[in-house]
Amino acid sequence: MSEISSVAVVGLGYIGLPTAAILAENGVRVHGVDVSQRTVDAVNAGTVPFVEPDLADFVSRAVEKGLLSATLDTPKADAYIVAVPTPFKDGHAPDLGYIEAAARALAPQLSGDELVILESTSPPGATERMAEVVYTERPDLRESKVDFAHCPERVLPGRVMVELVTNDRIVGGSTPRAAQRAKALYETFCEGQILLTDTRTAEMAKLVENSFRDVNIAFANELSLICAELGIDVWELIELANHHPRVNILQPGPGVGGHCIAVDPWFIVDAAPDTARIIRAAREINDGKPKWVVDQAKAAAFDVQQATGRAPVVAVLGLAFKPNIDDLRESPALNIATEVAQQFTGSRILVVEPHVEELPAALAGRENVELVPAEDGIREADVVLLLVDHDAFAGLGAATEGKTVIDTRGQWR
Ligand code: SAJ
Repeated sequence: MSEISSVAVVGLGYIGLPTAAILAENGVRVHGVDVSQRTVDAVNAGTVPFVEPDLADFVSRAVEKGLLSATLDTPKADAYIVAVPTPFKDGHAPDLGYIEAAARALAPQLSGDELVILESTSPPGATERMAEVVYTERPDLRESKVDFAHCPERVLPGRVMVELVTNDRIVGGSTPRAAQRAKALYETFCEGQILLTDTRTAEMAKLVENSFRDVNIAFANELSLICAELGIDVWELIELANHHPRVNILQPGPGVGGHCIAVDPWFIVDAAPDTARIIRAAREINDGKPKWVVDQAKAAAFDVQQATGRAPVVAVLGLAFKPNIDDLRESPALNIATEVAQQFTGSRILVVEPHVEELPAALAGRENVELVPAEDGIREADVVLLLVDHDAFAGLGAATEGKTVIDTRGQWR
């Protein structure tokens, strides 16, 4: 049983708001804090500022029961959960500015026995840094019983309200007591195992999980380049090799997107630049893949132009960063589509993305670009560039007969 009855969740984004809602669902009094007035207003009205299955129901229930409210200012609470962004500074170094600002805002509210948890994905040492910011603001608390912990989230967008409950969690404490207190808080809603460690190990664990996936995707992407050079079908090759009982190669694609896997490994590279060689190489391989795909498209377009004497019509299928979602953040598909639109000025570019209603800003307003249904795009195109293996595209391979197809996902093989 947690001794904590009120929690302030700082940062009501993709992780903070679901965490606030699930705590409130389990009887904890939660104050949400955000720098955006729009977010604060939405939450106080019992609504959500972004789409995540079931989240709206949780938030409206919690607000109705009087267990969840939001403000711009950080209030007093028994515990704080900081879930703010950690973007890059120049050269892929993590920017801890939002974490430091959150620490400075909560420091004046502390009495001396609170629990302060960092949930943001962070480089090793960030929780210690957050504590240092608090103590710099409040030197009187240096000998107090304020506890600090790091508890990274590992939920998959689209399944957040389920995985918050079912996933195992890693809790790193600044002391064993801090870890125990944080564990008791997460036990109010988490049914998975809660594994205790120190803050640096917990920070590193999250980065390592996403780097593991990045490195393995890079292996598949490197194979796709090697196979193109050697005239081998990489999809068949991987399928065959994966019959080995201890081999499980992931799938190549047009690059790695999203706001986690393409970002987190850089935090390790930044922390150990001379040693993190495979992790850096993986990032470079995955980041290099979109340019390779654009070059393939250019070569295909050149061939069509030579054969027909006119600029080819190009259909680009998919903009999202992975299948069956509408999330375009850090999407290699969107970057490729934008490059193609910029470089193929004489061509009509027919963009297909069934999960969006209008062209995103990067493509909107370009004269040569239109958003069209998949069937129309394929019918009119000379070159079909498949970038995302949305289920909606699965049966369309046959319609591409006689066209030049660049299938970066192997969906139509
Ligand atoms: N991808 C490939 N080939 C593959 C698998 C994925 O090219 O075989 C690409 C996808 O198309 C996409 C990117 O990788 O562009 C990332 O997609 P993903 O499904 O692997 O992961 P995310 O970014 O949606 O979520 C990850 C998850 N981490 C791990 O699986 C280790 C999730 O559990 C984390 O909570 C999330 O990052 C996060 O927030 O850190």
